[in-house]
Amino acid sequence: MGQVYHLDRIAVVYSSRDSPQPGRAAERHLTQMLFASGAGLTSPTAGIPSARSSGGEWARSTPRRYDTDSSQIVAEHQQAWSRYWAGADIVLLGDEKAAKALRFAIYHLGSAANPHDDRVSIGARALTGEAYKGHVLWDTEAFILPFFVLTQPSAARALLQYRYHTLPAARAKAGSLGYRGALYAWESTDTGEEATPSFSLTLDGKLIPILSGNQEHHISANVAYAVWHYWQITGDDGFFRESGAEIMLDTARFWASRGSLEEDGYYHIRCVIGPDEYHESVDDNAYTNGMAQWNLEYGAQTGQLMAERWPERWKELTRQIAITSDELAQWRSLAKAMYLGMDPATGLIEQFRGFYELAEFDLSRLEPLTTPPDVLLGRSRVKGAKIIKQADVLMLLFQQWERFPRVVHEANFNYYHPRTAHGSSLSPAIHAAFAARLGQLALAERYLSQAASIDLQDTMGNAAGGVHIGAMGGLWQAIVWGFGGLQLQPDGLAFDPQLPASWQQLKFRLQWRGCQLAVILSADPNYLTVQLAGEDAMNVGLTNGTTIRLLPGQQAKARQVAGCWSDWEVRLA
Ligand code: IFM
Repeated sequence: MGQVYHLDRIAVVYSSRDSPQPGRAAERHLTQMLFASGAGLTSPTAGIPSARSSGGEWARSTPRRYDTDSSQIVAEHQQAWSRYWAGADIVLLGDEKAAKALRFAIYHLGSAANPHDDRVSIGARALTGEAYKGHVLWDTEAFILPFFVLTQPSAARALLQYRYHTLPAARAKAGSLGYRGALYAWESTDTGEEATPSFSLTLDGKLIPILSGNQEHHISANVAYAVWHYWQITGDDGFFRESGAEIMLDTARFWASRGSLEEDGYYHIRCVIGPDEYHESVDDNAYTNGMAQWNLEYGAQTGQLMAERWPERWKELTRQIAITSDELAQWRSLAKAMYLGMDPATGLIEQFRGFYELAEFDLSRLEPLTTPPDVLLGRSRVKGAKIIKQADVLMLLFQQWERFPRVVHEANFNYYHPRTAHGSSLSPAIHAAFAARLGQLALAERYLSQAASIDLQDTMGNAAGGVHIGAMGGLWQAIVWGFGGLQLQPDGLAFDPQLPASWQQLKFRLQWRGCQLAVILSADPNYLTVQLAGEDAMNVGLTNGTTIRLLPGQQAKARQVAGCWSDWEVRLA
């Protein structure tokens, strides 16, 4: 009684990348740490192999002395978190529930990525649970990566390098199915080989085949899209030249072999699964075709750009993967011929061939939807109905916003959102972002609240499998791209803010090519204040307003009255 006992628990982690016998190497490392600190041991364990570095920063060969005073380690830990929060935090005043969910998401996102290890990526539940067994899906590139690109580019780079290291497996997968180029695994692990299970057990005990590993091919375009946007936003030429370009080219090459130019003059991609996984083996899925079209165009652009800017590397690449200028021209013409299923009169895009012929189903009949409709109604009924699992056409339009006019955004949102069941956690945040961009703010708030509840209220009933890290990335996108109205410009960033009147303030920070931009928005009155730190100037613009060249250390403010933005008022921060 009366004495204070201090217990430290030390964990040492080795993987098979660090040593052929990771268990023994960890034991040896731990023993050396304790021995070095004189913590009561007489000799290091004999015969235990030493750690073999695999080249990553994560591999450790020199045990750090274990200090019985851990305050230094705790202080370093706190500093690292403070630095992280300073760049990534979002302040949202006026919606406490969303604010809490956002910070919960930012905490988990920061914990999930490792900027020091480019051989790993983020599994669908990060490291917080066993659902999806740690497998990496499109969640990383399409939902999570934008957060890292704009707040912690070193983590984004490491995540993309993981895809570069797994390119050989993607080439092998394409080859094994009779295609050219690179087809990334739908579920990927350390080697990048396909890890999607072939069967799964339903809640009522039936064994059902999982076709995603064979048919969900949009993943290749998701990786390419992420590479291009990382490069545009960070200006990291080294990454693009040495790794990214190869991904762009080999994924474009895959799409050129995946479809066929048919008698009607269109390029068709048949037998796929789009993001709406309730409908399998479909032809001309809008999301897949639209993303493939983008990939073909930007693959061709990559070739041209490499030849102009980095002719030496281009020469090396053309030798290595035998690309010719004829192949680039072929990609451009296939992109032009891509079938998109858009009605020119209304702008409505058919989700896949035959979607309009499916049965209508009023999803409001199932409200409140606490069990996915494929479980409630049965898989075959859902397959025969216009019931969509998650944003599909809308995901395409969200990611390629600037390529489509407003009438297309509106027509498709109004048609598809009532038919979407949000059977995937990835869906509500994208709907929130979409609705916010269209100014449909009541709906945007409803979807934001749905996205914010997934983990904190376990509304999908599967939180025990781990947090839905993709949905968390989506939540961040809903705020920054949706309500904040972020748009990428060739020489900076622009905003089209759409804030609910009840939000007093929304504040976030973004990184763009080494510049740090603080963005502060308020709803009523509508103000946008931007403040720049770093070495370089950048452009900041407003849709329906003007663009300013902001210098480091400057702050600029604009006010919106009756839908029109005032000129910027500039002062030193
Ligand atoms: O990647 C998603 C997929 O789009 C829908 N089912 C869940 C997966 C993992 O989050």
